Amino acid sequence: MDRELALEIVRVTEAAALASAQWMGRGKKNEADDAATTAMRTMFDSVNMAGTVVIGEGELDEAPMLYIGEKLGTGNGPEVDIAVDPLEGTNIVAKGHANAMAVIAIADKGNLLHAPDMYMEKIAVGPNAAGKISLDDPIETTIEIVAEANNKRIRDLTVIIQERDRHQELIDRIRAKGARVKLFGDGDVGASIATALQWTGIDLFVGTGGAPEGVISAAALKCLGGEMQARLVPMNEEEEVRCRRMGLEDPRQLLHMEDLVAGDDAIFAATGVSSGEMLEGVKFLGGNLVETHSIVMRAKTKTVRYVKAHHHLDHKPYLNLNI
Ligand code: VTB
Repeated sequence: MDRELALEIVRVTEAAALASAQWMGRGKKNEADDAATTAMRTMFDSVNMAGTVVIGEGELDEAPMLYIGEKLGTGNGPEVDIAVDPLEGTNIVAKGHANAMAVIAIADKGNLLHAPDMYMEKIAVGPNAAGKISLDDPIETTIEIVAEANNKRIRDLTVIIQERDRHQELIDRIRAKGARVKLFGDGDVGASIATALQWTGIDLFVGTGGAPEGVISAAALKCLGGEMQARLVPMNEEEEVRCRRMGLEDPRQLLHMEDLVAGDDAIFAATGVSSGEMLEGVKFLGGNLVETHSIVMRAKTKTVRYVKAHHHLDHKPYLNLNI
């Protein structure tokens, strides 16, 4: 994969963030998502690559753009797999909350998990605990392993988990074990990556969320030396059939890093829409000048770049929405 692609991809997440941020706080999640998707789609068209969306917004019948199987890029250049989440946290943007971002992961063709948009059970840790955990361990055992790896007392360990009824038993067990629980409303890409960024103080991510978000987070964790393990959670016969159609013989198999993001290379890019643990959000500075904050990283070289950019929306009319 060309290293130039990393900087091309960050332009795509910047565009999605710039467009969707204009819907911040307006109570309209679908409009915010559409704005991000359209901007991402438009920018992708100028990137020299032959990309295919392998996991993303849904299948052709349910998503008009950035659907699984859609071809992206000029068609010239490297053949790559793409995982997209144009707006990670549509509700966040609608409500004006923290931690929304536009995210993309790419890898050489065939290297990203090809799966439907459905629920996925996940566990994520940073570099110290990578290689030591298992999604199949009871949560109490995982807490002991991660505490030891991160050289912390269990009472100082922070487990981040999405605030949902489906997680209540897990939350109760984590608290009973003595660790601290940090609940978040939406956006499990940022939450799982936070485990690999020491300054966040977050040690462990657990819970069930979206499969595309899982693959995207796994690419980021590969760049940062962390680990994710996952298992798809088909909710009915139809979802199982969709998994098999995409080549997953056992839809409930335990997915390791190599199954989620194979090979030694991957590129991850994200641009903040609203400020969060990892990134600052889009800031309107007045006079059509807008600031974005992005992170772009590559697994092969482990380079992590923070890109702060100033955009003049006068010169980007396609991103200057008429709201
Ligand atoms: C998950 C999570 C995402 O939405 O998909 C969640 O992975 C949806 O969960 O990060 P519910 O069905 O319980 O609402 C996000 O939080 C945001 O897209």
